[in-house]
Amino acid sequence: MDDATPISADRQKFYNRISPSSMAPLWEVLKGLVPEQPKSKFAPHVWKYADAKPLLLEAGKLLTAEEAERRVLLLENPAAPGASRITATMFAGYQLIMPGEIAPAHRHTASALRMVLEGNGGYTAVAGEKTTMQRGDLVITPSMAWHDHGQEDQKPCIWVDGLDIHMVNFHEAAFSDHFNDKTQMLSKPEGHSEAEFGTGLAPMTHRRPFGATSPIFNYSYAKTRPALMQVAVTDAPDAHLGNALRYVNPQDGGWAMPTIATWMTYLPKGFETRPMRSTDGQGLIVVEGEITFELDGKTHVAGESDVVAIPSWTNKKMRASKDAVVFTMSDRAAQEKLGFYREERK
Ligand code: 1HN
Repeated sequence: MDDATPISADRQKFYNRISPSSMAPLWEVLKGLVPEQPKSKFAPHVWKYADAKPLLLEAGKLLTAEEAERRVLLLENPAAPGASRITATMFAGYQLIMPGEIAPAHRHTASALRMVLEGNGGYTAVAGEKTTMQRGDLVITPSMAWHDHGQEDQKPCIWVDGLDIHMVNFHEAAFSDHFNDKTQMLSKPEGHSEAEFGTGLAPMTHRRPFGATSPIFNYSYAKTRPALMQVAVTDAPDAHLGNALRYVNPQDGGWAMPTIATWMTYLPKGFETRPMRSTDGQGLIVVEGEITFELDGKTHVAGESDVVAIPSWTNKKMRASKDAVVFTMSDRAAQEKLGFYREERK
């Protein structure tokens, strides 16, 4: 029914009568339930690292990583403060580990990724194996895998967390527990999973140690960056995406994580993408350079280590004001599996 149509007295009386039976008329809410096209409750937004870093370091003096369990300044979409998310489904935050600190081992249903900003030799341990983190590395913690973080070096270690926690909680499917020690036992030397799965080879006996998630848990920037640059030598950038490569699960060729799609884009200086929109909610992290975004007609500038939220069905365009590399995380992986991902390229 039209929102503007007043509800007649006899209808309202009927609604009041069915309400105690825990029923309601669909025709009064149908339009809101079935919109003609996505209309996000979230706003495009840029979080500047120059603002975040001093606040994060201040938080570093306020409490220890152990006290906090995870010392994260979570990013709130300004259109939905208190929702602990940057888009409808994506959690993102800046996390800090100070020298000598440990963020204790725990595990949960939600999958997490880290895009490393200032690695400085910090590490994450996942399921018995450590990985040292460098700027631009994509580190993954699969659903229900034990994970702890630490920094044995003398400088702060900072990264952006991305989690599918709101997708898990929407389904009311979340579990978590704490390890009975600060750190988990290490059962494999660093580099084991990279050797086993990250070189184009795989064990003869098929195993899926992390189920639907990639068994590679550090996609290092030392490999990603040269790959992007090498491909760009020969291939012209895609008109809408630029030179983009996606992180792949070597066991099935799909996205590295079952719920969150991840890719890295190189945009040569001056390159401007054609406008497009898509139903996935995206979080972007600028790894190198600077990008001017046009999001639903408004200009936003993002530089190194800034985070950009692009909600569903936002008209988007990117232009590299300097040679730029940008990481994207989005709920596209989940939407594709559920069969409703859609995009429009103009
Ligand atoms: C979490 O476990 C981490 O393990 C980071 O580093 C951020 C945000 C919400 C819930 C759990 C981590 C998180 C989180």
